[in-house]
Amino acid sequence: MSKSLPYSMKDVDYDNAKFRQRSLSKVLNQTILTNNVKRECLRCSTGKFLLVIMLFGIAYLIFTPTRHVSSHRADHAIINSKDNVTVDTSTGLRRFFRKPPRLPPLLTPDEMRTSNTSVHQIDVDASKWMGKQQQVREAFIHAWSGYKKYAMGFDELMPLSKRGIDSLGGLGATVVDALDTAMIMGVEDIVNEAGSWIETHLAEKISQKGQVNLFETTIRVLGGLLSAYHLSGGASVETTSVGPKPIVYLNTATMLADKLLVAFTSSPSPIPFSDVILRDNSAHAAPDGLSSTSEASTLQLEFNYLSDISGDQKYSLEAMKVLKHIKTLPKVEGLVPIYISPQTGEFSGQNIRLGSRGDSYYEYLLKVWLQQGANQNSNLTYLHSMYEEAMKGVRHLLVKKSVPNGLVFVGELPYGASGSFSPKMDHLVCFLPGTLALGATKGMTKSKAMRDNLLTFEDLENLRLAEDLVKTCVETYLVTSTGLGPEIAYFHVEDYFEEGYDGGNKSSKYLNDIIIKPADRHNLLRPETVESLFVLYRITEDPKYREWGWQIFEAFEKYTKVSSGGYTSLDDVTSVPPNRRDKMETFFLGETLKYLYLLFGDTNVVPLDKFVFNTEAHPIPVNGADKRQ
Ligand code: DMJ
Repeated sequence: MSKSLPYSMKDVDYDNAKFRQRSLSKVLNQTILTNNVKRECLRCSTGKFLLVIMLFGIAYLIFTPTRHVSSHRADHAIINSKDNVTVDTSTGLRRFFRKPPRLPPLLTPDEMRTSNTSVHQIDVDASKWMGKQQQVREAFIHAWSGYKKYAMGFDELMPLSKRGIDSLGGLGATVVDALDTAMIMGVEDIVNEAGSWIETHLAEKISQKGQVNLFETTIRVLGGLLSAYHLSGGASVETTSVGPKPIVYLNTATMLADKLLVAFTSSPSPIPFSDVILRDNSAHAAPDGLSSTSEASTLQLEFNYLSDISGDQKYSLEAMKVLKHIKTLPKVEGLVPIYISPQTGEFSGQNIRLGSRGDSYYEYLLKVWLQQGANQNSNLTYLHSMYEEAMKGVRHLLVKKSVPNGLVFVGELPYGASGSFSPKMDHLVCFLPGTLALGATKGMTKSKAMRDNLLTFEDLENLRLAEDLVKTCVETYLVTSTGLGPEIAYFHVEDYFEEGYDGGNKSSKYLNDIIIKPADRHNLLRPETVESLFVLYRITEDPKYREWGWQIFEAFEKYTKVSSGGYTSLDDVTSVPPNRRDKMETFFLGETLKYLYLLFGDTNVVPLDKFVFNTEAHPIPVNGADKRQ
């Protein structure tokens, strides 16, 4: 293992049976009383000395009267069923042979006070977070109200100019992206409005609209419909009373997927074309002839689930061809270039990063495997192996620490493994801590996974990296004057620093570690950091992740809320007041507010071991929960 690695074995404290505390009797059995050792012991004078000490110890236990740690405990030492207090007069000898009563431990008045306080504290905490969760719900209602007023049916709201814009092909992307968030939050009016709009308008738009991007349409629109199908009741007879019947969502999803399939079937390789012309049933490559690696490999959760619920395997078959094919391509320690050609099926260029065009390739390797129930024997284990190899590659080639304060970050290799390292990290990379944590415990809590001895060395390394990285993501927010993160941050390392590009918050410890260049200072209301906070909170149960999430939410409220309705992107997070950008991205409703809401709420809602979130935060049940037989 290379010395320069920040993630070396010595840093990891892990639970292994070998290092667990053993009981005194086991220790005695296995050491002093083992025959050979005993013989050796008695032969030497130290051994004899130890034996004498041991005999004294036993005699002390037998012949000394009972002593209690606290007088309160002594008073209540044995209380019989009639509430008579009996004094413990047993001699040491009787006590020595008596079995201890199986009573719950008694508490001192002090302990009782603290224990009551902690029960009380739990209640106070729960209601504190419930209150915050309600504020997120209010924010969602405010975002929707602006969209509904000025942009209903358009892809996105321009909240400052108070109009709509079709920036994603015109399928009403905000409606579909927001729908399952409204379902999870229980905002019935919005479920009704969004649901009726889908029922009335979406099918017509799907048949008549022109060019859409395969990836964006799959993760936002198809993903949103599929999740709405499940959350509104799916195939079960009991459906929610609000909004259209689940079959409406399924039929619309099927119609859309039938159109999108042409991107796969018309490509000369297993890599789909990036764009589809809906009304023509045709597809083509992007102008440079290339597809983004992340785009081609971030379709499978959705197409697999559609096959499960429709009973038609063609969706899954086409989408899975991509991953099966990528499996055969050469990689750099599991890492892949960010472009791939649908013409040849080969990667193009050497640029490796986990930011734009690379990110969700790694996310779906894990999640598609998890979708099948994280089965070690399934025919998808190759995805888990690819994921593990890639994460090892990340730790080896892309993870470094900043100067002077050692923030752990993930950089880029723009010229491949033999080229120089760039200490640049897109906000998009902040999905990674959540994915790493999810991959480590497969969605269960860390404490349960540790208790059941389920974590491998790799898992522990990944979990540790997840915790370090999410802190870095949060620090890119806290270092700015607005408390909101930039689109891209650079990190000060030994051979790279640029003066004068700090985030503006002079009280941040990391002012000199994080560099924010003028062109990278915008904030698009992106979800990745709060997404990882949500996953890390669910897995580690550490309340600091909620506290950080709340700070971020407050900054969104302060700087991005538009009083007439909606929230807006910003031009520059380092200056106050920040210039506003006039765009509310669909993922603010689909992802950012959903993850914040779930972060502050009951951990049983959308549990991570029963659902995988697609890359646009639409939950899909694992293991074909409502599969057609
Ligand atoms: C979303 O559309 C998805 O999360 C995607 O994977 C990356 N970009 C945006 C959010 O930032």
